[in-house]
Amino acid sequence: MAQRLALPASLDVVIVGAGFGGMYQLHRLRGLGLSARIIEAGTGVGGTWYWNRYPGARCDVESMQYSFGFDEALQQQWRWTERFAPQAEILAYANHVADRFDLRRDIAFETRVTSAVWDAGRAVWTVRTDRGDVIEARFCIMATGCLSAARMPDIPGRDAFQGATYHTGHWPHRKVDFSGQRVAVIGTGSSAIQSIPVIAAEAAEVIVFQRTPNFSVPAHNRPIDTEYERHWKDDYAKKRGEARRMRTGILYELNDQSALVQAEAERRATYERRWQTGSTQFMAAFNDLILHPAANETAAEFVRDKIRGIVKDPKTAEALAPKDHPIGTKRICVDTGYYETFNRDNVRLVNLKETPLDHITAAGVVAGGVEYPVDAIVFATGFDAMTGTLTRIDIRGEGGQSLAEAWQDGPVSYLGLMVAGFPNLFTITGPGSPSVLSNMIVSIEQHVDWITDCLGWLRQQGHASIAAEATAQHDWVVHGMEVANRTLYPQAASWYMGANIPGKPRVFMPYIGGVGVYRDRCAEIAAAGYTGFVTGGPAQGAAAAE
Ligand code: FAD
Ligand code: N01
Repeated sequence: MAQRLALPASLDVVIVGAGFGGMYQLHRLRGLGLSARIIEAGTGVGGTWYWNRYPGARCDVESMQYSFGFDEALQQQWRWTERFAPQAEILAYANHVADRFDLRRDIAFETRVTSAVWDAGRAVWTVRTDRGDVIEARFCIMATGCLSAARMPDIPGRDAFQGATYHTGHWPHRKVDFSGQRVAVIGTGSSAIQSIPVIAAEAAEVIVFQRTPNFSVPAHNRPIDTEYERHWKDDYAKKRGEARRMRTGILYELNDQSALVQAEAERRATYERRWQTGSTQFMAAFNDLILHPAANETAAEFVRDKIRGIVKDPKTAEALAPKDHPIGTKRICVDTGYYETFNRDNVRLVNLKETPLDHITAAGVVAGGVEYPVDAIVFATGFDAMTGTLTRIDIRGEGGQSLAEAWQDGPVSYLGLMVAGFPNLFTITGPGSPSVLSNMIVSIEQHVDWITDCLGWLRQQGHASIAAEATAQHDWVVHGMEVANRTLYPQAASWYMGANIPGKPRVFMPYIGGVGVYRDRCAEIAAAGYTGFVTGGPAQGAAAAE
């Protein structure tokens, strides 16, 4: 194994995380001439695509869009092979980006940041790692990911199980061979919905333990043909520009019409066409699906009918058909043959609503008093989303206050970029920004560009520090809640609301105002001299930039 990069004692910027966010941030900071290093817990780049190697893992935003747009040569030269690239190809792309922009020489792998403490007097962050590094940096940029703190549920007896256990978000770096095995899958979110059909094709038996069903629409994944590739590449920059104006940062067909104005047959035809197209654009069939309960119900019932039509056993079909939340208010899933998989002889569903999961034994999973013996358990149980990776680091800002304390009633931020009381600390796609409600690469690029411009401006103005003002943060949080409350999103017990983590405050975490609107707001604030931010005196930190 290559030797780990030695980290200097002082830097302009420490970036935490070498996913798409951290990599692009490093690239941009080099352009500013700032000294920067990435600290990354994994052994390689790619973040999400480094950790989530479970069978069937792939993106559900089309690869031509789920990719960097900042470099024309990169986007012209890279060739995706499938409409929705598999994990291995996205990881190869991340590695290509790292090599192409020579990023590795500034990344310390296999190193976890454990704490970051602000020294107000000197305007520096002291960053510590699990390898004993102590680094002073003027700025700390958290590119730690919204979905990178994998969550293992506290099911009694979990450690007693004698077979193999896996978490989808922390999958081994080798092929896991399930052939001949009896496999339990716990969870039915996106990760489970992608992996179950692939595991079922290999394993002797798959038992799916479902607490809450999710809505899923087909991917209709396919190889990319030259015509489609040309359609994008002929005017890539223009298309990327259009995508950045969309509410989700994804370019797809919109319909500025209510679901309630069409007659039943016409509406179903609209949904059918979207279903046949596949992917998350299903939710753009009408303009009020996330706003109006009756409109939403038409889409939800359409999908439930699809499930009833696909799954042969009526009881299983009904159990798979979600009724507890409006469609789209939990992240809609995109699958390849998920519902069809329940027609296989070797797959069965255990409905935990009827027979709750009791505990795990040495031999298997017990639900409703029945033991299901298995050889392996796959935990597809999700993440401590949006805040988990940040609160796992002991981050201390002004007055020694920890970020975990500042967020004890739910995350607060100004624009999802900075938190009041934590100067010179930026969060890429932090809570309070569109982040997980968007094409994440679009949102990552926008945040990185904004942060880079901000650091350039601070240098130009001779400021040592910048911090969000408490009042501006308050107003942003209130605005975010107001916009969220106009939608159906807060009705779902989703990870967007923190509802998947026992004890986590129920707050809608991302900003739902839309990518285009949000970008304009961020740009206006910067153009007006960073309104809502307060700056501090002349640079005097450890590695003050030129
Ligand atoms: P990440 O890729 O999560 O990278 C964060 C990195 O920070 C990780 O490598 C982690 O090891 C590191 N890190 C965290 N804490 C520390 C620490 N304390 N010390 C050192 N290192 C640390 N989004 C879409 O827009 N479209 C999709 O189709 C899509 N598909 C997805 C599929 C899956 C299975 C998952 C889980 C997520 C998906 N996402 C998708 C969201 C995805 O997370 C983002 O698109 C994007 O990859 C996030 O990049 P990032 O750099 O912000 O964070
Ligand atoms: O996680 P999840 P995920 N007993 O939180 C269940 C992105 N992503 O990894 O709903 C029994 O959605 C839990 O049940 P319930 C995407 O943004 C994208 O699947 O709490 N069950 C739920 O069913 C996605 O939204 C892709 O009742 C338990 C499941 O585990 C996000 O990542 C692919 C349990 C967790 O579902 C997270 O998806 C993969 C318990 N104790 C991920 N604890 C794409 O396709 C939890 N569950 C692009």
